[in-house]
Amino acid sequence: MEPLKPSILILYTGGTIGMQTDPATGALVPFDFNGIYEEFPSLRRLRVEIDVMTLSPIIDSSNVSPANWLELARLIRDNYDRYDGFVVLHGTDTMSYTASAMSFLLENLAKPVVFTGSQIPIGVLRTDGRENLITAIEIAGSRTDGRPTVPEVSLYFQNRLFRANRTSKRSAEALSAFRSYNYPPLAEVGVNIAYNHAAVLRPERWDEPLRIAERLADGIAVVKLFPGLDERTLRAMLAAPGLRAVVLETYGSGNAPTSEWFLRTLEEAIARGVVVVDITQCGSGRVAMELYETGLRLQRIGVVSGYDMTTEAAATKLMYVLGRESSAERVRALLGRPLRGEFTLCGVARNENFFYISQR
Ligand code: ASN
Repeated sequence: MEPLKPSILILYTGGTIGMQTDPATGALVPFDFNGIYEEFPSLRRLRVEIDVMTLSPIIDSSNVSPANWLELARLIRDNYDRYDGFVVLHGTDTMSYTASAMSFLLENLAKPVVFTGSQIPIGVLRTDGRENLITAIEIAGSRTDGRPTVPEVSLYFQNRLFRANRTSKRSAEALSAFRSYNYPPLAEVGVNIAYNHAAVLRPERWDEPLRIAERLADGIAVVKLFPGLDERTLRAMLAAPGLRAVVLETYGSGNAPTSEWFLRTLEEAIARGVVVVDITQCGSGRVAMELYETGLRLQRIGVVSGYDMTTEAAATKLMYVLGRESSAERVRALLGRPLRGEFTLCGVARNENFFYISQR
C-alpha cells in the first residue's frame, strides 16, 4: 500500500509573495492561493495534500502586530492535529519578527512550521516566490526515520533553511534576503535538500500536546546606542509610561559608555523593575559583558546578557516571557537560558561537520 501523503496547511498572511499583475490594468493585485494547483500544476508531483487558509485581511507585513501573532498561533493550534506541517506565507519585511514570536508562542511544537515569502511577486515571471513556496512545502512534509525532519519554526528563503529565531532580514534588494549569522543553516538546497540534522531542534517529548501562550506583553522598547546619544533623550525613552523591558543594542561584544549619567539612567530604570537585555548591534558574534570594563559595568548594574540573540528574537522573547511570568526571578531565569534555541550559551555554534562563523 502507498504510504499516506503528508498533509500541509498553507497559511497566507500577505506580503509580496501573494501579489500578481492584473493583466487588464497592469497593477499588482492579490493572488488567490486557493487556486494553487491550477497555477502550479507541478505541485501535484510533490506528493503532499495541501489546504490553504487566507487570513483576513491580508496585510503588508509592516502592519503586523502581536495581535496577529496570537491569531496565527491559535490557527496553528486549532489545526495542529489535522496536518503534518504548516507553511506560513508572510511579507519579508517583518517575517523574522513574526517567525521568532511564533517560535516562543508555540509550546511543545513537534511539527514543522516553515515561514517563507518572496522579494518578487509570485505573479511576476522572474519571481523567487515559486521556488521558495515549493521547497517550503516539501520541507514541511519531509520525514526522517518516521518523524518530521524539521519539527521547529524555521524560515526558508533562497536555497537555505534557517532556524527562524536566528534570522534577520538583511537585504531590501537581494533575493537572498535573510541571514542567520550566529547559527548554521538547517538545510542547504541545491539539486537535493541537504539537511543539517545535527543542527535541528527536536522536542524532548513527541507526544506532548501543543500549547500556545495566550498573551504577549507590551511596553518593550529597542534602544540602539550611538555615540551622541544624550542623557535627556535616553532618560525620556526609559521614562516611557508602561515601559517593562528594553533590548539595548550595544557595541561589539556588549559594550556601552561608562559615563556616570548613562549608567545611572539605566540603573534607575532597572531599579523601577525595567528589564534591560544587552545584545550586540553587530550582525554576527555575541555579547560577553565580562570581557571589557565597558561591559562589566553594565553587568554590575543588573543588565542581562542577550548572548548572540538577534533583535527580533530578543524583543519577541521579552514579550513572551513578560506575558507569561510576573516574578522577576522567573523572568531572569527564562531569559538566562535558550527556550527555543534562540541563543548559544557559550562559544560559537558547532556541530559535527561544521565550525560555523558567519555567512557574510
Ligand atoms: N512589503 C512587503 C512585506 O513585507 C515586502 C515583501 O514581502 N517582500 O509585506
